[in-house]
Amino acid sequence: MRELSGSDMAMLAELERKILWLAIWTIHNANHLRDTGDGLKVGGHQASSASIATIMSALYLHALRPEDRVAVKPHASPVFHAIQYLLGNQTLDKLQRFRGFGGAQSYPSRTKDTDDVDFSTGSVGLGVAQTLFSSLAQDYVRAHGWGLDRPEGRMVALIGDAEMDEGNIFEALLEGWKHGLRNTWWVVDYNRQSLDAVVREGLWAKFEAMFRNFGWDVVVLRHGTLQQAAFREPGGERLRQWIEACPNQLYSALTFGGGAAWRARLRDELGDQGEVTALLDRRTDDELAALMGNLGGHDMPSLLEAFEAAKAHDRPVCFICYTIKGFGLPLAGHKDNHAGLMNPAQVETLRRAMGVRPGHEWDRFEGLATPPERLQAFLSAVPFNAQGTRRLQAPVIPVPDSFPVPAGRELSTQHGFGLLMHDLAKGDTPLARRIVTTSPDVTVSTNLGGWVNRRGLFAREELADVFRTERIPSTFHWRFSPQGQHLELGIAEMNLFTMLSALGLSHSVTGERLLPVGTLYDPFIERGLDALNYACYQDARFLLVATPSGITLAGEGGAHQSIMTPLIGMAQDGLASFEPTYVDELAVLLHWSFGHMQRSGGGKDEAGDDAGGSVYLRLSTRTVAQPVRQLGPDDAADIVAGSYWMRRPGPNAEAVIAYAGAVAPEAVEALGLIAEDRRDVGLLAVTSADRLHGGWTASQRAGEGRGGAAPSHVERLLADVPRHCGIVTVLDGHPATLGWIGSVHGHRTRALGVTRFGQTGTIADLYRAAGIDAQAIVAAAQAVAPGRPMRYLRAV
Ligand SMILES: Cc1ncc(C[n+]2csc(CCOP(=O)(O)OP(=O)(O)O)c2C)c(N)n1
Ligand SMILES: [Mg+2]
Repeated sequence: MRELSGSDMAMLAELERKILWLAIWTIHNANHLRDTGDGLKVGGHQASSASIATIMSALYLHALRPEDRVAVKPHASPVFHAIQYLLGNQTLDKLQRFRGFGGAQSYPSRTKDTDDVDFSTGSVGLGVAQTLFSSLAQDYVRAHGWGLDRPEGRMVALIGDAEMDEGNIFEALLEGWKHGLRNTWWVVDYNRQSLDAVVREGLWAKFEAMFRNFGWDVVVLRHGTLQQAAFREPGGERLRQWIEACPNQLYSALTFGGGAAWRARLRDELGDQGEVTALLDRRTDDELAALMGNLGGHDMPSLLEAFEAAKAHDRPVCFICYTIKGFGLPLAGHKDNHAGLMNPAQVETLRRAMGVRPGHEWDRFEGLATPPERLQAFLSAVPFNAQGTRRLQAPVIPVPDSFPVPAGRELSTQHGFGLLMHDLAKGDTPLARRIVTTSPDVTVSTNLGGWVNRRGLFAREELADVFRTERIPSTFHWRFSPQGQHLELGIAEMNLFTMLSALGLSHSVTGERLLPVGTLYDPFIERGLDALNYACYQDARFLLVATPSGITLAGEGGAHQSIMTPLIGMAQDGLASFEPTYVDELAVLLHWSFGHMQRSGGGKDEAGDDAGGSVYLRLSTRTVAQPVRQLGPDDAADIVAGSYWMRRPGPNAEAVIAYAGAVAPEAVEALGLIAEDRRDVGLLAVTSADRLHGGWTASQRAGEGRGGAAPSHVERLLADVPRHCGIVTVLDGHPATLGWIGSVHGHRTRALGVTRFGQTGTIADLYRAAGIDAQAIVAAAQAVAPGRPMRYLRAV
């Protein structure tokens, strides 16, 4: 690391002030110059930004290296953008449009911002855990011998102290410990304020103990150099004791009050104690305020020293940096400052204090004493920025032309998935080598056992399977090694999704592509949903295999039966969702998924998905008879587009049954029952309500007002279905998933599905109770396709 001379330190201090000014001005500009009255003012950016500006300046302008990756706490976004602006990576235009459409984002976004955001943040806690899992992903990549020509990066999270309330952080800590976490820094902006309040006394002692317990180094930066010097003066020790005993609320309130308030209070509390009184009296009010505000997190020398010391090893480090929310601003310390905004007069005062002339607010070096050439030279030499944009790319891993369909007359999709993965595991293809599987304690029960037997579990150090060495027969080999390709996680589903997020960004973060496949029980998607959403939001690429699903799980009961997940799959951006029935469909989809996960370059495909993205396969444990057929390329394309005719309706069709997933046998049975009383009945297999709907909406949008667009897949499929024909849709999930199909061409539709919690029972019991059995389908067909009574409809 470059040495900093005295003049460098002076420049760093100047630039730090400039960063704070630019951040404050950016927010002020967004709120006051373009006040739209639409809620733009809500935000809490100014006080949060001021709290962390010194820490971020120390990191970005000195301590970080190009290979390091950072998650910035959400409300520090203006500071991040200001730093990137100084470094030449952010445009003035985007800063001026901060919080506006197309402008710099309110919370750092990998996909929307253009200034090299490493990890998106916004939903607190998630970016923090992302750094931990990214470090594990980096270990995985390097243990496999990839990317060794690049320096190892450090994963850094800048955290608000109240962020630590989020449970996913603790779940991640546990997992990090199990996997021997390294190269991770969490820097806590310990301003003892959250959004509403001042944080509880003594909380950090608990956190500190916990971090140490998990094998982290904890570095507490409590007092800055000014305070440390004062403590060495006569009476200084007494002052230190007072500061350390001062409750958070009071410290905040006195900070807000300023130098005179400090003096009055300190005199009051410390009494006339000679030495300490003299210590206070030697300082003006302003100097006293500066002294009391000189906490570790606002003290550049302390920060630089702490970061430098931590660079000497790769242990995970938690830095607890004492700060004051709103430091250096009139909002400093006030408990209501989170949503507080400086009024124009206050900004004007700050502008003058910063030496910024009106009209020169955006000038990079305005008001700084050091000549611009020297400041520019300093910035040009900043290590973090030395290699320009730091986002990496990785070549596409070739995917074979197709996957062979596993043999078996009766199979479930879950079983088929296991067989397909096992088949992949057997071949030493580039694809198989880059796949990494992970599961939250449901590896075997989601049928990944065959894959894991072949490819092994990952750990940085060998660990034998004791059952095997003790010669106790077991179906599964639980052998850990650095070559293993399965990451076994504890049950916490948040960790699964954050891990997928980290593995799924490896191409961009480490320059080495991984193809992550995660499995879990479908209902527990809801447990990790925010992390799943987060992973998609930042365009991580992974395959999610969720099984078992729905009430089809029968005997396990309502707590394990998913209902709403098909709607999650439809609504989740960045995630193409499928629910196949047959294993040949699954083979097509799995094959397509490995391509889709790797595609990039903008644009949408016909189903309205971005050219590439992640994939969610909702699978089932229900064994169904497999069709005897050979799928051709057109069939495969239909399966990927979301639907095909299992039985094409005749020209005079009166009823169509559209089904998805495990209820196919009921749909087929109902078709037979209806066929005697309604003409030309059709059977539509829906493999992806998500893609079908997405394609339809995209085509509508493209066509509206422009004389129509090419019809979408579902429009083409239903084009020849007579208008008087009724449609019954059915799936083991929420009926709204398919109910929209009637709107495509205006067919009368009855949507069957599950709307109430399930319970234990047989599949037949539960389908009957939920109204998705063959009889329910017949009854619905009777309702939407009126005619003579269906003879096979039983009276209930
Ligand atoms: C999951 C989630 N819940 C709530 C919020 C709203 N929120 C944003 S910041 C914040 C608390 C800020 O406190 P802290 O983390 O200490 O940050 P500071 O501004 O003090 O640095 C809250 C509740 C959020 N962004 N994400
Ligand atoms: Mg805080």
